[in-house]
Amino acid sequence: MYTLGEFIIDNKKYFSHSIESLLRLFSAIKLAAKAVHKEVNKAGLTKNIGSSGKTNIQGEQQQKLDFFAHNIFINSLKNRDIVCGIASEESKDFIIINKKENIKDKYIVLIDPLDGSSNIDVNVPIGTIFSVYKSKYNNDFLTIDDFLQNGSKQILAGYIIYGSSTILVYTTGNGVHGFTLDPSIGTFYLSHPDLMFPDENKIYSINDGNYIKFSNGIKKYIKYCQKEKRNGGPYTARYIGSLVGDFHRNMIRGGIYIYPQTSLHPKGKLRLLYECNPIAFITEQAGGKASNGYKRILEIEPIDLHQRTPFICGPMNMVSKLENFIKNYDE
Ligand code: AHM
Ligand code: MG
Repeated sequence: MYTLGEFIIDNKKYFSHSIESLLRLFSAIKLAAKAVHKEVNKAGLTKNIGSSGKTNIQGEQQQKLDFFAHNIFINSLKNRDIVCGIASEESKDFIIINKKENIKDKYIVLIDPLDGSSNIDVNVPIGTIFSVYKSKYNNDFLTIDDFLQNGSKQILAGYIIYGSSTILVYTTGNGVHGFTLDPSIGTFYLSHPDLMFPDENKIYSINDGNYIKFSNGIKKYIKYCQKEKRNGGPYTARYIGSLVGDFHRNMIRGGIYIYPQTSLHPKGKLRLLYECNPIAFITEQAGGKASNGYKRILEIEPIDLHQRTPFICGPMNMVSKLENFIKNYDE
């Protein structure tokens, strides 16, 4: 059995930054993931389910576990002396760690501590998504520009899915690898090496309750997916409303995830920096494509910490097909 730590050390030649830093970062991420796993697993027994009664910067209801996960990840990352700044979905502004210390050679982490948290109360998979950069100018102090880097600059991205098992999936630009937590001893073991989208892809994932709010291109693509007798039959629809859960299934089983702009969310719903960029990095490393319909997600220049974007990710051929529909019917 191959642990995450051993795997990182054995693959250090593929990582162009300090391996000690990567190990320390993962030490923080693993610890926080295990604490969240434990809390999520017993959520029905504790008073930790339901809304906290507060809303976040985007005006959305925060769940009690959103808070818990945010605090656990922030504290764990803070204590490693390797992270100089953190931005979280649950916090309006970025957080500076150790203001007085030099930030050179330290890392910026952007995180959605508990994505899909509206699913907590009904026992559906939820996840943590993380994205890591070096500071932009390697200056002596942090500015917003350190956080507003385009996704192609990520040096590490990943997610933890709290599902039927807890799995940590990551990439540093050398393929995508998944590690399953053995909760009895608290160790992540390699279970999904070199994840790639399969050759045959037949799933489409979109909240089609929003159908009347979609553009023509998206509507036509949904009809294309549903058409009989093409390539052996129609695609199958799978959507649980949890990005990490929907994406993880689609990467393993073969499918496209779509959260387009709607009249309700004219800029899309998902957040570029801590949801779409890390999933896009993983998508590309798994042989797929991630786009806003017109442009590669990883090339979008961010202007705001919490900015949203339409998001399409999945196997190359499916995403390109949808981009063609958008080009032909929406432009
Ligand atoms: P959240 O960050 O508030 O949890 O929202 C993000 C989630 C994604 O996980 C999921 O794909 C999407 O919102 C579902 O949205 P909808 O319920 O509109 O389909
Ligand atoms: Mg989220």
